[in-house]
Amino acid sequence: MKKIIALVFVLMLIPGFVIATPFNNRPEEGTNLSSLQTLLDGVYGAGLFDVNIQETAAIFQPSVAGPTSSSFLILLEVAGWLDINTFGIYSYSDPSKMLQVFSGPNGQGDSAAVTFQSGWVQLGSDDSTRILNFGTNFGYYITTGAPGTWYSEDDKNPGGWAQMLIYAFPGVPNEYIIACEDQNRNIFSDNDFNDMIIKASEVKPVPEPATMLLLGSGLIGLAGFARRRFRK
Ligand SMILES: [Ca+2]
Ligand SMILES: [Ca+2]
Ligand SMILES: [Ca+2]
Repeated sequence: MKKIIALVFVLMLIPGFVIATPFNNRPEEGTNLSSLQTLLDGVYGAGLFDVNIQETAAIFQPSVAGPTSSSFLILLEVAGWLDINTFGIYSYSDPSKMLQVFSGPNGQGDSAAVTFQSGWVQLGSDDSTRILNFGTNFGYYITTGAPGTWYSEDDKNPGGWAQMLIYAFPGVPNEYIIACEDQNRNIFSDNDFNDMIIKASEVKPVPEPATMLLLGSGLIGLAGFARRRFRK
């Protein structure tokens, strides 16, 4: 127990601890989201999504444990590079492991399933795409005509800029909208985040660091309780 409490305190004292966790500061500043709002209103009806209410989670996992699949749909692409931009997922434990889900020629209405099993991933039943030791925690990436590769973790992008905004689907568990900006925001961008809009299903965020801190304070509380009991 003492070791766990000590570990929690040490983690809380490390300035980089919060920064190093896979969570983004939201809502993101400097965006130009009126077009994204109009597009989502057009697909789902006015008022369902508020583009200013953005998820802080950057890393996700399948919503079901064990052998399972998550699915992805291209809702819209409003971009000059719509035939070039690709979308995929990367391993949180080893970001060099990337599974492309959509290629440039894929477009609006295309969907794909990602299979998770025993630590590996692949597209649907296509064994030739299998990536071993991928794990189940993943982030999202796009490769773009900028050129460049941008990630759902802001820290991995040039200048630490957000290149993806993520929205929980109101009233539908385990569904998220991923709105991507394909231009390099550290150099020049129109910041419209409508360049590739993906709907992800059967996914959920990895737990918030706040949960870990709460768990930590819970442990500390328990330790205090135990100490008081021993004194009696
Ligand atoms: Ca495309
Ligand atoms: Ca854009
Ligand atoms: Ca655009």
